[in-house]
Amino acid sequence: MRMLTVAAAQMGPIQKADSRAAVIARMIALLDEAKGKGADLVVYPELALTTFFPRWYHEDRGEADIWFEDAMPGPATQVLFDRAREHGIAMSFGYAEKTSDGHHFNTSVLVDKTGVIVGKYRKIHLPGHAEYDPERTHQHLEKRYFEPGDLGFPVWRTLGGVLGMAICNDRRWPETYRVMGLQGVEMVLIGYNTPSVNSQRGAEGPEKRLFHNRLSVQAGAYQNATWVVAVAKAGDEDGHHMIGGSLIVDPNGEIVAEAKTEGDELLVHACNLDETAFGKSTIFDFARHRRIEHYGIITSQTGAVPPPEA
Ligand code: CDV
Repeated sequence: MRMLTVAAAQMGPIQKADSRAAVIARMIALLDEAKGKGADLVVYPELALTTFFPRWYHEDRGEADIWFEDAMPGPATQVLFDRAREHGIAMSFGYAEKTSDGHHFNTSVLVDKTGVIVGKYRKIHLPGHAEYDPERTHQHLEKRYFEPGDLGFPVWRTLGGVLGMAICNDRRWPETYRVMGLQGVEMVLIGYNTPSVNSQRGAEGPEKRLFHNRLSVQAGAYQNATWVVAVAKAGDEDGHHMIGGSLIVDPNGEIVAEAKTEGDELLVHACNLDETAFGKSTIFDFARHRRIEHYGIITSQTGAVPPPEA
């Protein structure tokens, strides 16, 4: 059996005024707890180092650079890398990345047990808008602050299995999982920040948001016979509430662990990566059952084009 004990490290709210050092101290506390519980891998949320800043409008785009890291590890995060290496624990977390040539991405990294970054993913499905939108109950300016990821959906052979990453809104898109599924992914790591209310539909509140979270993650796991670890940043950030509901889902699509709070909370599960084999060799044996001659529209077209009305 190929066992990988994973810890989903849900984080409670991070206020605008909280320092990187204070946040990283919380991440280290979760790492220490994970060590005590035998974890091989700790997964933190999207944009784990800061508040979910895309809700704040900076007219001058350059001012938003305060939320970005231009090195990873950098001066603030080195202690986290050091502690993970001392514990011999791998980790994955999200952060805002500014590259040396001035590009901005919503990024996550996968760090192995020796503290080496083995994988990097840049969020592809950026939600929201680029300009201030007075019609919304709150802003979601990811399209203002980030460029769409340019690395595709890679997977890595590490920790005894095949691992991939996705970020928040990506989890709602079947293409995300399928592209990794076609590379044999056995565990997908996902961080998210999901406002409890749809900014364009006030009636869509936390229950519906939690339902969509489970629905997307469970479907992605089942249809690709993979483990999925989905980790929230939750609770009230400066008056803006986000759902919790972090999940670990098995390759049957069943939830094996789910967060109960909206605070810093660790979910630990020993995942047998060999459990992915049954689905991958039967109903979702892609090589035998996929009919790519009928799928061309998926990569040749973005928007839906209904037939003309009679
Ligand atoms: N951070 C996100 O990508 N949030 C989106 C919201 C805007 C719907 C999400 O998919 O949860």
